[in-house]
Amino acid sequence: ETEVNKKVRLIRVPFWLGCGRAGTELGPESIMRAGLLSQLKGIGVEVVGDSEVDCTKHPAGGTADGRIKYFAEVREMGRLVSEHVSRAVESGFFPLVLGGDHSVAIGSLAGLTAHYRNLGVIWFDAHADLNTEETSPSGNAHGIPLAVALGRARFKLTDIPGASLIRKERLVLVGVRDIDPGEKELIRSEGIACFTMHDIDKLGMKTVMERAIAIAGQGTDGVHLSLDLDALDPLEAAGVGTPVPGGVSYREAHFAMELLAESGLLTSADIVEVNGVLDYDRRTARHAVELAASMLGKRIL
Ligand code: NNH
Ligand code: MN
Ligand code: MN
Ligand code: MN
Repeated sequence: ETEVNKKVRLIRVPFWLGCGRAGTELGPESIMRAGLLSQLKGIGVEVVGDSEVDCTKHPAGGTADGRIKYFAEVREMGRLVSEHVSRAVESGFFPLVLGGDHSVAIGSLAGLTAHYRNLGVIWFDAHADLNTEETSPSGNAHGIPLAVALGRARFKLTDIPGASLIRKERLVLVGVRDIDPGEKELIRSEGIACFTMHDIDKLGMKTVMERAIAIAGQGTDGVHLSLDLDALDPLEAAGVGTPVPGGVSYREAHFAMELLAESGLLTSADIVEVNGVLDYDRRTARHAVELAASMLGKRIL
């Protein structure tokens, strides 16, 4: 059995401009305060360096194309995150990116594809994040990262130096229950693997994750997990900006992370959308810490 890389580099991205609502810029700090370092230390994970991405504090407020809010700032953040992630991979570390809203994944994927030429991606999320500048109903950049990464949006991952596109055959969505019309069309026309809540109810998390790992792991040189905390049911994880009822239970999410760790295939991860303002009881941040430990090999016994 292969083991996950136990040398982790934390990359903190205090960014909220991609979700149009303040609070996710507090995500990295609130995850740290929920005990991330001691949890990781407890399972023998070595945190080798901890860097913070300098995100624009005073948004210009302009948009590059008139559709996506704060687009110029999102693009600049993506470029910076990409550099941090790329350096971590070069040094042989497991990049663990703490968001921030989900637009930070544009940077993660850009930095990762500079090294992994055949990256598998598991997108754990209530949403599909496949909107383009044209189909986005909100203008929020956190709804577009996968269209960017697949090269289906006007802004493409390859617009960031060094990056290459991800391949739709090696992408899999898990936990989805809120899909916009343009996203539905893209999922169907491109044949993107998508395990909705319906599939999880029907097949169970074990089968869903086995299939997801098979898709993302087949012939790939790295597997990235992008964990949006809104995949969890808002009854258990209320601290997110776009809650959708009927989500994955904490226990199911935990089990999914354990199965990923057991696969030994995971090479990087994002933990995003923890909103420090809305997370009134800090439960979402604490769940984020537990899920991070599980994906990195924490076992009950
Ligand atoms: N699909 C919606 C949009 O594009 C909501 C996206 N919100 C998310 N995505 N939190 O994970 O605006
Ligand atoms: Mn998301
Ligand atoms: Mn989401
Ligand atoms: Mn929606």
